[in-house]
Amino acid sequence: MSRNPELDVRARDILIRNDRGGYTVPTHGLYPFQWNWDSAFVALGFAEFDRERAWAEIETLVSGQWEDGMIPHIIFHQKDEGYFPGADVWNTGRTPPTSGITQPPVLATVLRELWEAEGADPACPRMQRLYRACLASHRWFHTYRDPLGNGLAMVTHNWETGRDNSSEWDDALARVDTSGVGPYQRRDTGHVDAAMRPKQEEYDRYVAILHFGRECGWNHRTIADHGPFRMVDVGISMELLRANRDLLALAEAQGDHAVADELRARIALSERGMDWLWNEEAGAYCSRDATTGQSSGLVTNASFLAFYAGVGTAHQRARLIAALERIAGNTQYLLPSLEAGSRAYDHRRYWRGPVWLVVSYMVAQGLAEQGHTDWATRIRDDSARLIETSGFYESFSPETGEGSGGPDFSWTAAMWLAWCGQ
Ligand code: 9WN
Repeated sequence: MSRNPELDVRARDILIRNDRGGYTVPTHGLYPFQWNWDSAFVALGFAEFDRERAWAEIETLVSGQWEDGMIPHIIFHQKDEGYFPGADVWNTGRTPPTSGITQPPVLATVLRELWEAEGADPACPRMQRLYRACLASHRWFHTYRDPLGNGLAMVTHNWETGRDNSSEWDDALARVDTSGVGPYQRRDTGHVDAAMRPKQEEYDRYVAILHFGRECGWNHRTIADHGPFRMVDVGISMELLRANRDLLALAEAQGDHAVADELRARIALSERGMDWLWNEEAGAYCSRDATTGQSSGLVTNASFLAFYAGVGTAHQRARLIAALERIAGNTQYLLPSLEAGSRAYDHRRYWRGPVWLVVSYMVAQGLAEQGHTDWATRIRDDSARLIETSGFYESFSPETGEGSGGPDFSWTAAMWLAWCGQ
C-alpha cells in the first residue's frame, strides 16, 4: 500500500521525463549522461511499473563495459556542454565515449532482485548475459583494486566511491599536486548553489587525478600502483562483498560450480579482511589510505553498510548500533552522510552531511536482514518524510529536511517507488 499515490505519480513521471531512450539521466541539467550506480538504482524504480524498461537500463549500462571488465562511471551517450569533465576531457578513446574510472558495484545485487521478481528462472538469457558482465566487473576489482590482497576494494579517484566529497578523502587529496591542472570551466556551479558543491581547490585535485589517468592512457595497472589517490573505501568494500554474495546466488542457481567456488573464496577473503577497516576508537568501519595506512576515523553513512555486507562481530555490531543511536539523537533525519560534529561537517555540502537515499536504502536493507527492524523502519520513515517535505531532490539536509543538489532526481524517485514510499 502506497503512503501517497500522488507522490507515486510524480516519481514515475520523473523517471519517464529523465529517460533518454534506454538510459536515464540522474537529473536534467546538472548530470546529462548515464551514471553507473545511478542506473542500477533507477532500474529498481522502473521495475515497479515497467520491467522491460528496468532491464534496458542496465543493459545499456553494460554496453559501455571495457574489455578488461571495468564498468565505467559515466557513459557519454550524446554530446552536452553542460557538464565538466566531459568526454573530451576523459579522452578514453572508447565507443560509446566513457570516463576512465568506475563506481560502486551494486549492479549484481540489483540484477538478482530483478531476476527474482520475474520468477528466478536460471535459464533467463538476460540474466545470464548480465551475470557474465557483473562477473567480469568483479574480477576487474579483484585484479586491479585489491593491492593488499585482503579482499577489500581500493579506489583511485574519489569519484569512484560515489560519495565524492566526503571528508574521508581530505588527507589523501591534500597530497595531490595540482600545479599542472591549468584553467578549466566548471559547469556544476552553474546549475546548483556553489555552497552545496565541492570547493574549487577540491575540484582542482579531482581534475589532477583525472589527468594522471589520461596521461598513462588509462592503464589500470599503472593507475592502481602509482596513482596519486589510493584509498581503501569502506563503501565499495562493503558493496562489493554484498554483490559477490548476490552473484554467488546466481552462480549456484545456474550450476556454475567453478565460479561459485571462486566467489566463495573471495567472500571468505573479504570477510576476514574487513577488520583492516575497523577503527576501535571510532567504533566503526572507516576508510583507510592504502599508501599510508592511515584510517580516516570518520563515521559516515557507509560505515553502516557492514550490516548489508553481513560482517562484524557482536561487539562491532553493538558499537555500530550505539553510533547510530548517537547520530539519531543529534539530527532530525537519518541517515546523514557524515556525523554532525565531525571535522568538515556541513549539512548542506556534498557528502559532508546531507542524506542520500540510496545509501540509506542499502543500510536499512542490511539492518532489516540482520534483525534490527526498528532502525530499518526509522531510516525508511525518515527517508519518506524527506521526500514528503521537500520533493525528489538529489540529497537533503539532515537538520532541516531541505533539498540540496539537483531537483527531480531519478534515484530519489526510484527509492520512493521501490522502497520508502511503499
Ligand atoms: C561525479 C550522478 C552522480 C552520482 C555521485 C554523485 C555525483 C558526480 C559529480 O553525481 O557525482 O560522478 O559531478 O558530482 O556524487 O554519487 O553518481 O548522480
